[in-house]
Amino acid sequence: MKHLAAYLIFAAAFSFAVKADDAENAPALSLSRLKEQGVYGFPQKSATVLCDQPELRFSVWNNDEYLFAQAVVWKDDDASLGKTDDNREIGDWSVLMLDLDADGKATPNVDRDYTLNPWPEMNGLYCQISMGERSSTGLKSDSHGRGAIRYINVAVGKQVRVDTFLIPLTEISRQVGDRIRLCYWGQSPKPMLTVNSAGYARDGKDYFSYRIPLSKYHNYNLTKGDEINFF
Ligand SMILES: [Ca+2]
Ligand SMILES: [Ca+2]
Repeated sequence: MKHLAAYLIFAAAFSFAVKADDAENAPALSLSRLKEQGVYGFPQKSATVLCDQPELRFSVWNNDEYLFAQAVVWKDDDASLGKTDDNREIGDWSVLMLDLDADGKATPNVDRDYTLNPWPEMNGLYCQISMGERSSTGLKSDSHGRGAIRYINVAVGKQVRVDTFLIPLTEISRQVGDRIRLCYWGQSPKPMLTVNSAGYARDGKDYFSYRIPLSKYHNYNLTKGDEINFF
């Protein structure tokens, strides 16, 4: 049954991705439906909304097998690449930061960050394990989770960026009943914007995910998830 649920999550995500690609001009989903229901199999109605701002909605859900998180970056409608300060190509990317023992501090070999599309040539989900304060392993591609940054048409000529992370609880050594702390950070070169779920700001300056103090992360209790209704 667990495997069936996981399969359905992936199947729903895949079918929606195909629809979005095929429907260049027709909306795949109305804005109101995206707000109400989420997309790519994410169970928005039974999820916990941790941030709900004009630039970003960040929601989390889990069952006894997966942590499932979705960020909607409402003002990012452009998938194209830009340039870093040192003239390297960079695309949209994001990080889901997990303080897994919920102590508000970096815990070596416990806390983890999951990154989506860290560089244009590195597409997909990567993991870094904490080695202490502001120190971590390199980006590893060995996660058994899934994740993607996608753009869904919500009106003719209008698309919205949606980042989705699906992380197995076994991979983060947590189970239903545990409390974790977490935070989402996302960046876009076009339009140029940086968002985070924790309300962190750096005096108008740009910032990377590691700038956000762990003390600002959200608490999240891993609960027994409701059944997902698929469309
Ligand atoms: Ca963008
Ligand atoms: Ca910690």
